Amino acid sequence: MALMITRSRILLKCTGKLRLFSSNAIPKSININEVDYETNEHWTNVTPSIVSLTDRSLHVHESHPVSILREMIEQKLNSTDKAFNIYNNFKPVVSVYDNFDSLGFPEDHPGRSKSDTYYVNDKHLLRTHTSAHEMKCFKDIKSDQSSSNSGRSGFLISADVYRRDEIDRTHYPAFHQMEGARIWKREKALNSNKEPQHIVQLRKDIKKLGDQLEKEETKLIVEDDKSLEGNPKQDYMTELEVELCQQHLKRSVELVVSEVFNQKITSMKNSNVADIPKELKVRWIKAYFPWTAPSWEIEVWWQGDWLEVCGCGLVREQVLLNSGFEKDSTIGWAFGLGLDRIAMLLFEVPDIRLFWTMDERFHTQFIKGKINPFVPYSKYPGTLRDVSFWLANDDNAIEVHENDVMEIVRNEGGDLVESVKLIDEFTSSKSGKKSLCYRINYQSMDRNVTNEEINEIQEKVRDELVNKYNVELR
Ligand code: FA5
Ligand code: MG
Repeated sequence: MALMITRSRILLKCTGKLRLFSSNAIPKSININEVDYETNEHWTNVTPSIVSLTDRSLHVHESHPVSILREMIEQKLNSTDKAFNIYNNFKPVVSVYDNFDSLGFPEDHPGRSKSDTYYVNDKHLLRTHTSAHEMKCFKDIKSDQSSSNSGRSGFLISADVYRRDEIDRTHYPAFHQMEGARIWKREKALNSNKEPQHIVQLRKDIKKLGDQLEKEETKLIVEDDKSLEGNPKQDYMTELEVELCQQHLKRSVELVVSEVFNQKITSMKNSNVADIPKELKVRWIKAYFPWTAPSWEIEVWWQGDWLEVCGCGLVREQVLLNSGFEKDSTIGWAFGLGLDRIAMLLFEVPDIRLFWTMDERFHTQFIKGKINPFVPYSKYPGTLRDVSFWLANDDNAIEVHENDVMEIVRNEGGDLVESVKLIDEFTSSKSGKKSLCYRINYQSMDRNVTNEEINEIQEKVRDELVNKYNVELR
């Protein structure tokens, strides 16, 4: 559904004082991308292992799968009318205002919580989505308009984004998104026989997209219940504007999906793969985002599963006003597309962590502009370790979120952690205490691990659970 509502599993109601950095006190300041940020005892929860990802910029490494995909999409969307300004160098630390407030996130939105988001301090965080830069880029369009430097009417922003999350093959605390947006300046009709200029323009723009979609070899089959029930339009837009803007948005996203998956199909044909899809199915689903209305998500049917690819909608007027546009002057749409999962599928990369590996055997396999399947260089065996513990239920209890457990494991084990799963959970009828057991699979992508090193990591994980959350190990 909507943004960042991950499983909010609070393992224990907080009865004691929250004490997040009890064992390893946080430093006074943290340096990220050459800027020093003062930390804040109550808010700082970024860890060294996360900070170390913030200067990788994988999405601009020419021969990295995420970058190859990004360029493919940029080229396609700019192929008709070059409407989009392109931004690929925004740094990951943004203000709480840009990430949440400017977009109208309510104060109690779960995405704001420390269990879902990496905070640098009370005012800064690692962006959780590329929408954090929408306002800045809308402002750029606005200032181009004002300087009558006709400029472009849209933008594409690609960047790394960060979320505290579970650990498995498709989840990593950092991934990549591309934000896209397009706007039209509204014009009042001069006489009632003639449609206003922006309506004429929208119709032309939609036609161009339709023509491009027609050219694709494997056509999209689109499932779209267009009713706006429970997904209302904004008052300031007319029904016709909503209809056309929505069509332009959906055809633009469909063009991206069509381009990407058709290229994949072509590459499969070239390498004589047996099961080549004969059709491409996508479906539009109603969604909710605080800064768009109405809103949707698109999913693509690929090898037996619906893959969630993108969230989008018509930009709320408040965001445009925040960006300096005059009231009633502008309409438009925005989307946010996840790049990693599509890249995994295009390049047949089985584990999202591989994108972050430093191993040359991964990176030398790909070249700019080309889709080819990843050839695994080896698979090293995994090593399982369980950790079971009782949660305190007395005055010493500390609130524990599942993501906190994940964070401890990730911090100690880094990329050796392949997955962490809750395998057992029960409450003792005698003591009323809750017991949890997590199974950790330690597995390197590049080498064999030794029992000694895993035992050492596991010991630290156990210690940290006790130090930070007062659990009683079993
Ligand atoms: C957003 O992040 C919104 N900012 C998208 C948006 C932009 C809506 C503009 C409206 C207007 P969401 O959390 O659903 O939405 O993420 C967008 C996409 O990012 C998803 O469709 C998915 O493809 C990808 N994504 C989300 N979480 C992950 C994850 N943990 N790992 C990999 N990809 C993810
Ligand atoms: Mg979503």
